[in-house]
Amino acid sequence: MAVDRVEHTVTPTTSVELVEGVYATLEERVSIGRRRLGRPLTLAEKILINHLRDPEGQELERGRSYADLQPDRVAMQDATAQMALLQFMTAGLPQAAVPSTVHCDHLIQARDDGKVDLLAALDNNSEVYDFLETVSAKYGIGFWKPGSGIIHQVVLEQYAFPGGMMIGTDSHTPNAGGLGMVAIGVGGADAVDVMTGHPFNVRWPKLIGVHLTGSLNGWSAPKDIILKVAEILTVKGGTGAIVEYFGPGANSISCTGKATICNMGAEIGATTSVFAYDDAMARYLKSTGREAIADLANAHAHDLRADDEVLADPSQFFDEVIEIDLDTLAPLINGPHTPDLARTVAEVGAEARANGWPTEISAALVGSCTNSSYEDITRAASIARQAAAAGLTAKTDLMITPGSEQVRATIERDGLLADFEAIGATVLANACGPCIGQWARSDVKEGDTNTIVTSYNRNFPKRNDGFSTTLAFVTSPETVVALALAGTLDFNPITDTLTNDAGEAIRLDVPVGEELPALGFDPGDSGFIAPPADRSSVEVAVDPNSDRLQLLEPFPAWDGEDFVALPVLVKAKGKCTTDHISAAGPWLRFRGHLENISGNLFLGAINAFDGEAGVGKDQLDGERKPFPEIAKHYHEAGQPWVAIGDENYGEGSSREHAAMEPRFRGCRAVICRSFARIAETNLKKQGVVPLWFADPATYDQIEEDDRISVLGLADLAPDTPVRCQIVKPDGTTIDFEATQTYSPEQIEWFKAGSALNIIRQAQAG
Ligand code: MIC
Ligand code: SF4
Repeated sequence: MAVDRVEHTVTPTTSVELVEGVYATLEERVSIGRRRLGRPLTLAEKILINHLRDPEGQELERGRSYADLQPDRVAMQDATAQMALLQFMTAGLPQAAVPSTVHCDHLIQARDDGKVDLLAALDNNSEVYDFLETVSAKYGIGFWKPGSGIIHQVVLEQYAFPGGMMIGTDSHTPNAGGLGMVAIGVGGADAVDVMTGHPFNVRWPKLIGVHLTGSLNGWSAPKDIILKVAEILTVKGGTGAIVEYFGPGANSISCTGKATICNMGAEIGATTSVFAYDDAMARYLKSTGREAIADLANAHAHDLRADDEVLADPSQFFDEVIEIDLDTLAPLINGPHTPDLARTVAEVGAEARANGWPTEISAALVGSCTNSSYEDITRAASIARQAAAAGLTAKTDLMITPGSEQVRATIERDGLLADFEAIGATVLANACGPCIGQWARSDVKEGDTNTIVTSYNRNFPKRNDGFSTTLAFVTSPETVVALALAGTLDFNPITDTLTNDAGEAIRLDVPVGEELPALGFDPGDSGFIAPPADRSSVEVAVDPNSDRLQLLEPFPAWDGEDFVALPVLVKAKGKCTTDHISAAGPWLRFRGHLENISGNLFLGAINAFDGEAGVGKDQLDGERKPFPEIAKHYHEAGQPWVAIGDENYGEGSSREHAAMEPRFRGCRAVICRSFARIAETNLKKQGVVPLWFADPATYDQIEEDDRISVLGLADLAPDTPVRCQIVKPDGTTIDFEATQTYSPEQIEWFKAGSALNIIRQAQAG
């Protein structure tokens, strides 16, 4: 496909022209969609059809067809941008083909406070930041420097717009659905496709409708809506689907509240989530300096929501409809270890006692891309303010991360930071921080079973502080603050009281928030660096001796041979998220260095043969070793291997390191009971074959010393099962079938060695 080199400028906010361009085709495309599908359309369908490369010709079978889409923007965060841009550099293009931005948010470690930690990060990560800044400058990409904020909050404030479509190299990109955008989290290789002018290829989604009635009240918050949805759908229930929210309850939720809900759609595996354009979005656009976009959206409002027929009878149009009555929705808290284990805040204490989870809370954390908006902070601060007035302070460490510099500067101006500090809270940098294990925590160590509460989105083991014995519970920011004041999970702010130093019993009033700052936002030191007009002299520096950055070598093309009798590096039992496959925290340091980061490969995976994490048997020498060492040994010995997984393999992050590391170390296939969407695509993109056990029971037949064959690969074709074998140590074999989800185009990626190799060849030729 031809690469169209559109000249565009990258600005600190989406240009009106870009939005006009999207709306210019909307009405006509929507009518094409109605004609082709022969029925009214949901909002997600309208946005997708308006972004199809070929709206007339594209097959539109839900859950089956692969669609070629043209996103309006690409966003990347620093921990994934390194690999994305190292790949982009090898494609040989002079500039990114669509407006793209890089956001420095993941590499700042929380230790002392926001200011000190930011300075330390600038120092520790200077090599990586310099690389990202120069590579952005070179290829016409906007650069948001460290301290500017968390990617999704900045995107919501600056770039998202109703009816738009974007991709981002982070699984929580769907946050922008709170502003009516179809925003999809992807691996870096997908971003490279779009930045090189190729389409974004994704399965035409199934559609899940969530009908909201009533309105939130008391202690209930937008967080509770998504915790409820996650409880209903579970961590894999949204796979391959877009979740569309509608109904009278939707209109009662602020734009940033909607973003919280869409953000955590990642936790159910959804392709994305979206709300229709409404007054709350218009207010948010205006408050963030985008009146002109609000005016444009108002003029197209009828196409920025589902058709009336859909709203009147949703079950006709969605694959599944969930009903939630906000009037009766109680505050929820989920965890530990999985985001779909929810119960009410009222019940959690008793449940903790019954399960032997410590009720005492060792740390409470407010923030993350999910819950760090102005409204979130005002609701949480309203609790802190009451508490301070009543002579209460937090009984546990309490840390607050503002989502962006704009939010930080505004809450500082409005006295909200002081409200938190008055109860003993620490304000961290505008960054991911402890949400992704960037937390220099010294009060507990591995082996100390302890409970933390956060307003984040994920609670997988080891994620926040690196300790598998920390149990993380996720709830709304205001409930986090209330629990911090109590110091225990066994506290229901609706019914229970706290005791101050004077011995008085204090009942907290319900939180009150302000949707948007009455005085407008204070941009603070916004931190955007536009690419220079003349980019020819920009040098992108990668030191060949660096331990943090390494230029990439193309992966070899498929040699045409079947995979015969390959050892199993790992048979993972139970949850095998991307945090289990390629941990974050201290390993974030090596996100730009494939060889070094491969030192973490499968360190968190639970070995199905003995229940231990991160270690297994090296089939070449019979020794027990950490998985990354075995993988390195196989690699150096030229011994290809396979990995076996359970359900929802690769759940969680978009990090393609979880696919590139196995590929680099010689993994040929990953065979699982099921895959998370991004993880499966990342494997395909990098040339590793993802296969699904046709009979999930086959998983149980694989033993430690067995080898696996994958046969007939020359005939790999869409919808055709693949013949496989378990080869027992005595040579006997058990045949089994695996299914796969390859499209014809994706089979070419496999043959070429990776999707990027195809782009490279096209550019070179
Ligand atoms: C996460 O929340 O897990 C991350 C860290 O933001 C990841 C991206 C990454 O691993 O860099 C994600 O969600 O995609
Ligand atoms: Fe950052 Fe956490 Fe959001 Fe991931 S989930 S982008 S680590 S704040």
